[in-house]
Amino acid sequence: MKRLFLNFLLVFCCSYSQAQDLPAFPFKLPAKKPDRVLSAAMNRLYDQYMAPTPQENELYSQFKYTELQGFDYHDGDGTISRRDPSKIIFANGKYYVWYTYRNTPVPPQGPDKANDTIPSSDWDLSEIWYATSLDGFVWKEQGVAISRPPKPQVGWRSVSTADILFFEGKYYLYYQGFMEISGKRGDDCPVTASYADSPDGPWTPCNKIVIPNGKEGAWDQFSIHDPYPLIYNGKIYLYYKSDYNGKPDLIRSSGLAVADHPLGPFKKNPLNPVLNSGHETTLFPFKKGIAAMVIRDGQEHNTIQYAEDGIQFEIAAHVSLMPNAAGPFIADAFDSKGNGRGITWGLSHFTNAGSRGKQHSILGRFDCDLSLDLDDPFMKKTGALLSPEIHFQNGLNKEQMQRIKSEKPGR
Ligand code: AAL
Repeated sequence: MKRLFLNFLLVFCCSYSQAQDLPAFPFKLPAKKPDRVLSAAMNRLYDQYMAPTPQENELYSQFKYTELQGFDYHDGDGTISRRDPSKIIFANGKYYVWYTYRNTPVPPQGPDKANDTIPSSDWDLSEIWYATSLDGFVWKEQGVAISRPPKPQVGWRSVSTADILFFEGKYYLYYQGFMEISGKRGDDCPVTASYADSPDGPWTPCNKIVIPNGKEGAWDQFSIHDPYPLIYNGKIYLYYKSDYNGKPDLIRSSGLAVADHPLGPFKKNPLNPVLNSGHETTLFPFKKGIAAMVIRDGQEHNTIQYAEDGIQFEIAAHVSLMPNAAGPFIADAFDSKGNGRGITWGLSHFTNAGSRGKQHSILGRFDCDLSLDLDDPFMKKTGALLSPEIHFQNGLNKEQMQRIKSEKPGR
């Protein structure tokens, strides 16, 4: 024990005296990691990120938002909702997006009041609709892509949260197929798919579960959400999210399932979950690997992560005001050839659009610079300021205020 302590003292004293002799860290930030002893923070600055400043970090960006034109929300009374946009593709000279569309007599009423026409949640009793646009700002709603099939087929209760794949001349839509009212136990469902020769359909349901829930006791035993396919190394890499750990401390993480053919069989990666945080899935080919936007939930929310093999993700940037459920336009989603170029815009959703009792979601556009082909210095600034009103809106609740006021001053 005494020897151990003496050894520790020796190492500590040596590195301390070494550090004492070090010249000061230079005023001009070295572009490359300097060959000298560094603090943990400065080591990380050079080792963890693609560049030591956010301005040069290709995976750092601000997010700017624009309202969309072309969608009607029935005066925001909560009966119409659009949410969870897919990634955006360009086909037939226009942009295409798919999304969850709910048009119900009343806004969501919770699982206990739900019935054949009353929705439990914002994505209950929904269909998958699509819209097209020439510029990404003005959209023309085209109508239904996938309607609910008859009971007992997968998705009879609701079809939601779609994403698109183009593979060998055919289009594939993957989506959540609810066979029970969402919220009864949890938000439980598997993933199914439909295919078509054109993005305008008609869509043929494959009538089967494509990504099944995990076995009893597995992290993804109850829900497979947000299916998100990309082509990577010639295979279909489908990322998905699951809720686990049980209420009230629900954890959301993402897993990966890989297949040679769009309708499977999909093999789940044994290391799943491959992202420990986040909510809806948003990923894109980047350089040789895959980048992921990790939003809202978990220890690592508000980060952009990168995995050169699409599996072992590391934090590449810390960001703020991220788009929720982002569906980016990814020109090379299915054809990146190990040279992913990144993204500059997409659609996302705002789930708190309606006032109390009028709950619904709306779609909006986000812009960013997470692209190797764009260099927009406005997107690379840090510290986006929000108005005082927004901060005060995020105020203490009654309980917290009471607790604080009942505390003895000075303690
Ligand atoms: C989301 C997604 C999935 C969930 C619900 C609708 O935004 O993660 O789609 O099931 O909420």
